[in-house]
Amino acid sequence: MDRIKKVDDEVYKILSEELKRQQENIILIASENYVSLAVLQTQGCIMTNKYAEGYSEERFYQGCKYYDEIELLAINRAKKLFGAEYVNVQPHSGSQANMAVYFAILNNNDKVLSMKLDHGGHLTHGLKQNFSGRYYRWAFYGVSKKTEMIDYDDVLKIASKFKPKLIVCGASSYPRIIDFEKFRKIADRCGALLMADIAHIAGLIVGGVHPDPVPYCDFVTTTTHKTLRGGRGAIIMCKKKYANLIDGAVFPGLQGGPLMHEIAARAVAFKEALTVAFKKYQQNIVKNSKVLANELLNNNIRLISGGTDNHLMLVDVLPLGLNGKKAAEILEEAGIIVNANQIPFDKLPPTLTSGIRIGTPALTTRGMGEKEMIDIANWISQLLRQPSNKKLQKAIKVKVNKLCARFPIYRNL
Ligand code: DSN
Repeated sequence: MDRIKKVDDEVYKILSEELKRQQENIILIASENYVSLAVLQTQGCIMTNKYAEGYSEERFYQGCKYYDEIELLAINRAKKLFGAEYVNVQPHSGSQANMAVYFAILNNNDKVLSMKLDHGGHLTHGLKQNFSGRYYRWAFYGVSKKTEMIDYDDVLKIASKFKPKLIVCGASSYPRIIDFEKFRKIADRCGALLMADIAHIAGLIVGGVHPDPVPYCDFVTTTTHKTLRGGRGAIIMCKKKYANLIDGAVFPGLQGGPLMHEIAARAVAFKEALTVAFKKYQQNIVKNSKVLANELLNNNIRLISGGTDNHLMLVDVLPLGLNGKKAAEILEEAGIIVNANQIPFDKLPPTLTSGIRIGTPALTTRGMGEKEMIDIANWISQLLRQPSNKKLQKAIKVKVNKLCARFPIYRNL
């Protein structure tokens, strides 16, 4: 960062502090990760200097030879990674990827079925205030009150009655396996198209530790920066017959110039994700998640659905006399970073919530394993049981700093 320091000391100072924050804290936000230095450097590459509106060999600007090469590389690697028939790598974000699928196949007021937000869904899956909730008519499925897992019979009942044009499966805070094959059967029974938003679990799918949606879904969207461990952005996968519709919805439908430096970084991340080491990394994420969850359960902490199958878990903090916001703030005092999250049937608003969401992708990238997960679960349990104990918060923060020092993130930035 020497050059940044020379040119802009203020930005340099902020970045240095943020680097320290990322190094010295235990990051348990389920949607965050640390990219490799190669991805980081590619994000700052010279491809930021050019417009490349359009697609390979159909650009609206001259001088795009190398941009075509990079984009094709990213596309071919993504195809190989997921076994997808067709991939568009241009969406700037997950929201835009979802929007592009909706714009490609739906008209205003068409009917869509998705998972309720407080049961694990996402803003772009029909929230009233989101573009999705404003343009289309939504019905929602959720988890069963008893098991806190998706009840596929109930999904079928709702789908048969509502007759949606599209069913959206996939979630941002669901700790269990999603059965895409069952969703396909439901979609076929009611004549709907099927889209999976796998933003959270894309890496797990590549690693073979979560079932694969690609054979069952017409469309699959994912961000690239969560378990997939690339830079921020998204891709859309689809059956070949939808390729033109999807491409047109992304450009010129929703976006102008693609962020080619980000697409270059996506290509690098996909190469990394094609390795055996990446598969092992995904297995370790799930292993760590299960160890952490079990240790929380040993401490009599209530987890939604009683545990986890994937990279995340949801803690119900109400029995501890807390709300999610307060719990997240207490943990942050000790250097443990989580986010407040609504839990199924939550009575508190999203600004307070009854839960916290905990995920293991970032710590697993740092190389932490079983022993560290057990320590962290015990620290979380102690902190949540003694919310006013400032001395405890300080003492655990010292332990957190020591632990983080043993697992450095970026050297020589
Ligand atoms: N905001 C993301 C998350 O934290 O899960 C989803 O897009």
